[in-house]
Amino acid sequence: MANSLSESLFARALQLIPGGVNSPVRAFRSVGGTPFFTKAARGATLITADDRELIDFVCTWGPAIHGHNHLRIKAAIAAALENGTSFGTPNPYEVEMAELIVRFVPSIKKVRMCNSGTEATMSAIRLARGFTKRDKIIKFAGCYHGHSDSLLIKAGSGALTHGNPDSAGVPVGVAQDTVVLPYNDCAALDAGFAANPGQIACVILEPFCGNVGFIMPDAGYLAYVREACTRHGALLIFDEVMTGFRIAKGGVQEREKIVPDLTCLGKIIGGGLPVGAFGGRADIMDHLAPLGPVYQAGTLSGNPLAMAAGIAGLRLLEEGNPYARLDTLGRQLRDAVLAACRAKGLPVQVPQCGSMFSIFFTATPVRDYATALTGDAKLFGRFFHACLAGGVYLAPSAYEAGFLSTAHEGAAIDRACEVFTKSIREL
Ligand code: HOZ
Repeated sequence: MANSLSESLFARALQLIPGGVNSPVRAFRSVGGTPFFTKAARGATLITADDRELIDFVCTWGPAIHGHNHLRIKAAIAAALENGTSFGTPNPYEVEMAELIVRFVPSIKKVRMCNSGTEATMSAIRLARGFTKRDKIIKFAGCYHGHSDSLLIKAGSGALTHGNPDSAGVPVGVAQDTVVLPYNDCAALDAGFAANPGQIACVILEPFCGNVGFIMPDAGYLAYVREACTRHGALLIFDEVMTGFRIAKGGVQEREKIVPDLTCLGKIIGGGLPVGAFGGRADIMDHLAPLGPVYQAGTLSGNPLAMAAGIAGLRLLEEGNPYARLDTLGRQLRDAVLAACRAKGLPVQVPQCGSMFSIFFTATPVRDYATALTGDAKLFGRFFHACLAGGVYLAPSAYEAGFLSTAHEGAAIDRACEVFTKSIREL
């Protein structure tokens, strides 16, 4: 049988692009098979190079909360494009974006735009170190904060999926300044601070983890982390690259009523174009160049096309307030998976909040990296392929979150529930 277009594109890609992909999470290595190529995307649907239509629960790894190619976002990009693609000077969109972010996320008094979530977390950590004049940081096993050196230790996402949570190439001298602790463990946090007195610049975490699958904190955990940081003079950094504008308009911090010192953002604020941002207390942010001694920069930071797309996306969230609706859709999916697994006698955990969810095939409640690893990744791979055959695309990894968009309403969710149910029945 002739190769599909995706297979021949992948064969060509393998010759020139390491692993055939420009980001490891796109490879199918942990679930097996060949990744499909996408030639277009609309609403809740991806259209593959071979003209298959797939209901998409990856949503470009988070940004597409309004679905793909939303008309308002497209129009905003087109209007901005009329005036140019990049100026290398301040532009009016940046001011509007900053005003929107500060309005949506009240802990952010000042904000700096950059080009990716990786840049946001890397820069926030440098800023925390410069502000506190301390070197060490605390991160949590399974939390993934992009691919800068000091954060690629016990990392989640593709690093975990492909078996390299401690990436090669990170100097020992860098790694020793990163203290890694289990998430959801207050005693471990106390011990981490006690073992490094007066040395911890910041604690960085995904307040709801989205890169080791989706995991939520125990009641009171985030408040405990906040209080411990204050007590030890360390800054609290929330990485809300995934959860910002998604779990609530103001992110997890709004939902859980926690005020971090700094927040990292990305994904949704770019409306599907490359973007990142970090912001927080004004006295901390004013340590950034050109006001202060902490250097951070970017040729394309605040890019007018990305800003225009992001502004349109944020305005849609403000007008539509879709959060209750998204949660209803998320519950519908979760309940379908739970019911199908119950009928088959298959142990499963389906953490879900709003438009984020995960499916772990395990009897153990999943609350950290260690319990996430109890999930049956081989079984997940079979489930993934059964869903794909049925026209539903989940992230090709047992350790990634699923995302919903407002475009999933109605038929797409009903169809996905049917496919989940059938796939589980046939496992
Ligand atoms: N945080 C995303 C996946 N967990 C990033 C996507 C990527 O690495 O390409």
